[in-house]
Amino acid sequence: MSDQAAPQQGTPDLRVAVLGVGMMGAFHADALATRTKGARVVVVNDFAADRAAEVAGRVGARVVADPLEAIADPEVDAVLIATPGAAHQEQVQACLDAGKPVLCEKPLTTDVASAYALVQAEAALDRPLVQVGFMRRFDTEYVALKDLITSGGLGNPLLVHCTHRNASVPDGFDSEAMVRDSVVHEVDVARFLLDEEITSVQVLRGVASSASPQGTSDPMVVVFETTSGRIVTDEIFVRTGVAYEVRTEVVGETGSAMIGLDQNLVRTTPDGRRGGQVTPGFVERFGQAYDTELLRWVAAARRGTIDGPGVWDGYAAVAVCEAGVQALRTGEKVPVVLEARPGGTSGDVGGITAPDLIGAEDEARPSPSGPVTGDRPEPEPEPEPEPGITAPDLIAGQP
Ligand code: ISE
Repeated sequence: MSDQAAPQQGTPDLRVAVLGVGMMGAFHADALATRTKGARVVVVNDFAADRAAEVAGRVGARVVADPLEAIADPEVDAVLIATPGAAHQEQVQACLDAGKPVLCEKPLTTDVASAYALVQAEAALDRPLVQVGFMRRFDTEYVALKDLITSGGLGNPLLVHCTHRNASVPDGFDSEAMVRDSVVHEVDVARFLLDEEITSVQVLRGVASSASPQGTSDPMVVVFETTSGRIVTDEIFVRTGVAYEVRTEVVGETGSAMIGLDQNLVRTTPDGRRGGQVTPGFVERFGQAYDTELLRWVAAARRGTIDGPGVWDGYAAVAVCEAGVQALRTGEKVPVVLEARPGGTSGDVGGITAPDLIGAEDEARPSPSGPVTGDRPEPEPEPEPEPGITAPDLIAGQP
């Protein structure tokens, strides 16, 4: 493989090892084998031998039973990791040790210290190798929203409102999983769109749906603050029984914009209705994003590098979710404290787009380029709100 040269016609295909072929890994393996130009799956690994054999047979690859051997395999140029999060640190580190580009599904790791260890390990190399699978950054609607913000089309972006609803989730998907596995996407979306770090997290547990298992709060509203003081809200509701609804609205000083309205094909039907189809799940909603993510990663990996959210983005997301879990447990607003970002670390935030749109710097607010911690001046206490309509009023039979 040539180092920084763009892939040429005739350059050998990228030979990929796919580690973990559960739902996402198998999806990626199929995508690499059937619709990703310039790539071949040569090795498949999974702790379930029969599953590995089935996917390997389908994509024309070999099974290698040990994940570290799969990474070190001399026929492997790059690695796609879709194993459970607890395995990620060792596997990503092995890719760094071998100098092989890696696309790692979220989470980067399952704790902040190990995620930061990977940040430091990559920083010691001469080029970024770790890409994290935040696929929404490749979705055409998110890209359009980001372009609108950075072009100044909304003026200064003030608020971001996110909605994240799944029809259903696997058993055992509790409130903590809702934060670590689902809200993690809005963590990355907020950082991507606003181009600044999240500094605090608060989790509001409201009335739980009757579909919520004992002890789980579904839905919840998560509130983030960012370095410059912007507010991001995220409704997370994973047992709606309806469909996959992921919407994001950015409210700026001179307008607002929303994506995720499923405004594709609107049709009329003989029963006199008009409407479209809401995507049933994330693979359908983000199919284009996954494909673009893979295409760009493959093209970059053929040059020995990455093209997308990097190790710093993965680390920041782990840190915000960790604070989110603390917020869930304590009911408090929990600050996010990030370690120093080593120079040259891969990741998009730290750029200069959104903060440029802030007019004259507000004296009371820390500078966006200031230390990345949750230490913000405490706001003045708000007056008590007037009593309003409360949920029990809405329950049938109540006066
Ligand atoms: C799942 O793991 C994903 O990554 C999906 O994108 C997300 O919508 C879902 O809530 C998660 O469980």
